[in-house]
Amino acid sequence: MYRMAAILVLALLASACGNRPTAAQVVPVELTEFAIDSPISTFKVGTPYRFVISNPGAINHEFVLVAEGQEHNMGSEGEHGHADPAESGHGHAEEQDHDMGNMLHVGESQLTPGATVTIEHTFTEPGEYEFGCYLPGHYAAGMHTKISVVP
Ligand SMILES: [Cu+2]
Repeated sequence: MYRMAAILVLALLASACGNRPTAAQVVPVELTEFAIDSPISTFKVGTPYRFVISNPGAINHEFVLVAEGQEHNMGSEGEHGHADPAESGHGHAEEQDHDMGNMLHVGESQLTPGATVTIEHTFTEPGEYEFGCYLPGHYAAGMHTKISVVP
């Protein structure tokens, strides 16, 4: 009997430490000068991910997740003399982060050199997305990484 009980306890312990389907998948993302490194570039809709975003670099960075084509208006000043209605609508949408199910933003005040920020995110829409750092000059210097989200 004791032996049975011991095996049962071990089995319970093992299952508690093993595959938990509800546990988020950890994705370590590194921000450096000037790149964004993610070990995963294809994500699945409905899977909870835990982004562990670290800045091992020497200067502040930020982490932004947006759908492709929804990037901040980087370097567009030279192309457009004045904002058109589509652009101002876009800017308005970006302020409403909480309504955008597939957008994330971690500001530079949280991603100082040596900092690590953990956020959980579950994609709801398949498509092409991008991680980016939009501090002045960083995106252009290479701080962006395309990712795909599949059904
Ligand atoms: Cu940066």
